[in-house]
Amino acid sequence: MEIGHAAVAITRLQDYCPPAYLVDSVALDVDIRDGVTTVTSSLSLRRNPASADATVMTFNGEGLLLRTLALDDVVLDSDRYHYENGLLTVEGLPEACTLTSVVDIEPEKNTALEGLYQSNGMYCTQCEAEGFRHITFFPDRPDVLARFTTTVRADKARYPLLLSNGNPVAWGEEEEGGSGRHWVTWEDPFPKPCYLFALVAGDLACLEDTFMTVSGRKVALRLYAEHRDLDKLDHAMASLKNAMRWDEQVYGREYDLDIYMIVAVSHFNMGAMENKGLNIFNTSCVLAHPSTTTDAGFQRVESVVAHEYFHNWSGNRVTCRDWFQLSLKEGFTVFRDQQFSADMNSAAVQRVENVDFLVNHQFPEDQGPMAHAVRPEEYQKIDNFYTLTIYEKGAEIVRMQYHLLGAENFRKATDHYFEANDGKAVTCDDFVASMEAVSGRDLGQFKRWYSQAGTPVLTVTDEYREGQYHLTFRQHTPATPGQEDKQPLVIPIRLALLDDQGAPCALDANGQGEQVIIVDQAQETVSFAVPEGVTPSLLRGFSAPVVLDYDYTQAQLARLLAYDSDGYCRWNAAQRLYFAALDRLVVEPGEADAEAAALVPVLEQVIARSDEDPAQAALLLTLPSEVALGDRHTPLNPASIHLAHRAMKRALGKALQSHWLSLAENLLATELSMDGRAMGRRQLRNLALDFLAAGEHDEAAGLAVELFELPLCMSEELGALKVLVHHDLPGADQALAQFAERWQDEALVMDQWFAVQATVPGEQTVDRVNGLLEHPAFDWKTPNRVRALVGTFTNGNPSAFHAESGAGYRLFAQALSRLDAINPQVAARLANGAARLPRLEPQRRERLAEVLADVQKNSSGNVAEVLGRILSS
Ligand code: B3K
Ligand code: ZN
Repeated sequence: MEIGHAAVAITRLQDYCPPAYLVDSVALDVDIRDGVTTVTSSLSLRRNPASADATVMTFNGEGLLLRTLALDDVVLDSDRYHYENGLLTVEGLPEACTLTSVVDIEPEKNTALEGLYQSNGMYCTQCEAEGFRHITFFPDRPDVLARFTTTVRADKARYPLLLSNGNPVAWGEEEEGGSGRHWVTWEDPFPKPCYLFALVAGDLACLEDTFMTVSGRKVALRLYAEHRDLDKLDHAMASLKNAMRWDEQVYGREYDLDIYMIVAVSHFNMGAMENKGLNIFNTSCVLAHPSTTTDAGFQRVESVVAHEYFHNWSGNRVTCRDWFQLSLKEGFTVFRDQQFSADMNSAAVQRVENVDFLVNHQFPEDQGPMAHAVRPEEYQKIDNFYTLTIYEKGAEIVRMQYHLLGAENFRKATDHYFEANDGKAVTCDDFVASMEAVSGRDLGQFKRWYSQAGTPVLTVTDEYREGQYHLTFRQHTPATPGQEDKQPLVIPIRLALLDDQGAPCALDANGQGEQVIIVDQAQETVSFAVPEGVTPSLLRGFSAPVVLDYDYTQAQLARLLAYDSDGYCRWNAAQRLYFAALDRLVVEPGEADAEAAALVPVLEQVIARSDEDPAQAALLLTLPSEVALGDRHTPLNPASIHLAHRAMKRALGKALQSHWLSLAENLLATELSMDGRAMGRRQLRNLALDFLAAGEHDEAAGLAVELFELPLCMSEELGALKVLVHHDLPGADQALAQFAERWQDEALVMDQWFAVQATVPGEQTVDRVNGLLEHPAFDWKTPNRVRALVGTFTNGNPSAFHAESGAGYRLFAQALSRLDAINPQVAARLANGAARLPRLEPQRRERLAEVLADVQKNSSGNVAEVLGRILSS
């Protein structure tokens, strides 16, 4: 198939073949000079006994200028090999040999940020998934594990720091007459796939500490950033040490090298990368200081630092056989980082935040044109498959196994998994096999969760008959692109039945108030001997990633919200109450005050209890987003969704005015604390201020300005700025100017400045964003900046993006084309913002389809794949 001018190659799981040759070791010499970097690589090759292929071997290589190729030190004639379309094929290889290549690359011109590139004057790498082929020739696939020795050479004054994976084993100055150049050789004793290779050359500041492992080995911890950011590394260091200790205690996993390094980089396509011993991080996921970083930012740093650290075992020591198995490392590692964050913070709040993210972002993905299985069958560009389905749904699948086995057996199973597969490249089946081996359970049907795309809908009905309460569960997974027929899944349902006082009824003879029902048929009924009139508390803890369809009454939801001991069920009850009211307003506008009035008594209860856990109260009091509301209405008219949402917020702002005011005033802190409770209070306070402004209260502007003028930390400052700007309060423009003036030299803070403006609701924001694209601080080559402006506009501002005039779509399309020429990976991710196209009302749908078809004509393979799926749905 031909899309645009890019021939699209499809990679299929069923075509997997082991490599013809293995690489036992690789010696790299990376000679960095202005404009050109020369990479010499010597691969020790050995025929793979597991492969039937003959003596021909292919090596990946993209955009490499090949200078020489030698086999066992003899330069090869050009008829022994050919290099085209990203593949170097060498014929007539002996059983064992050394292949040496010398290539030139141009990292300075690399704006795709894949392979070796430059960021603010330093050199760094990103190799997952297929970046290593932009550095040198190699079988760039995760099942080829080699021992790496890497020598990095560069000018000493400008690049005093030369890093790679493992431990430094030799270093020195280059002779050639005081050239000012130096070199360092690093050796990584652990065989690894090339996607875990990393290299850094730069002039960086270092925060150093040590960690004593459980067996008494001392590990040097080194966090590197630009000199100006040295004071922003303490939180990452504390998080790293907590993660190292936690993984020893909870999973029995000890760190295995003498050094663990993290380098902060301003130009990065994603959050961070788990390269062996040398993580490379987007500055946004490692730098944190109360004056420049929000509380959410602090939590993100903690979880991403932990996530990358946990990969050392779940990903690096045990890696993936092929990229179809990506969730083997990502789903498992997300589950591990979620457990860690739950242990470090409020577990109930963490769970709700994880579920909120899943249902509001992964569910739509799984229900739209991009739906794919956690272990997909095929892909065009693997970079497009670093999705919420692989990560977040993958984590839920691991979580279900955790609960099916219980904590103790799960730990035995992960021990089994790590021990049986250490140093190997394995599959999701191997993971489940360890679960089965330890528990004796047959997880055959359970594994459908890996292969079946789409969100299952679990419909629950109940009746009271013959003195018993009967619950009937029906499951159905709607068809997804390329997967029409769905089979029943194994769905664990944790439940309780609350009596009219909200207390859990005894469900069995032992008086247990909670049970787990495992549904694995299309339809099943279970019965309980409980009194009439119970309220079912279903899917407690969000025990399975399904859409729960049960016809709750308003009174039942109020009861769950008030009394349920399960944090998820309380939150879900609140969401259902909001959605029911908002849905009615979408259809019948004008009733907002009545809808709000009906909610007041239940919300007053939440507010009255808010001091117990302010963060949880904030979650309960947060309305579902406009995007989430829109996802419930097909055909989607974002303008009417916006009106309903705004009316509801305004009505709640007014109806609970005195509460918002007292929360906004009483939660004001006098000194800065970064503990969970203080963060929760700030979150609740910002929310109260936002409602106060939505209800047009006279004091809103004054309170916001006051907070903005004298904030204790960035969460306060940004919270106040957002309220001023989003509600267009007096002082908004001045605050924006002041903020930019104050933070012009802090890139991550300026990202927030762009994002606040890009998310002002309403069509007029299109012009504003067009203006900001011309702002001197806007830069197409910095992914964080592009995401802050264009990404938040597209994904977080539906009333502007879907402006009736089509101006938002034109902005989006122009941005996509422009970005695609610079950085196809980031452009493709942005393109996902159009995934709701098939659900749009006809006029908008046509407009959007038209501009996207234009973009697609000249797009890269990455963008073409995403737009192809969206446009053909
Ligand atoms: N493993 C990396 C993701 C790499 C994405 C490449 N396009 C970060 C992580 O999940 O830990
Ligand atoms: Zn990961």
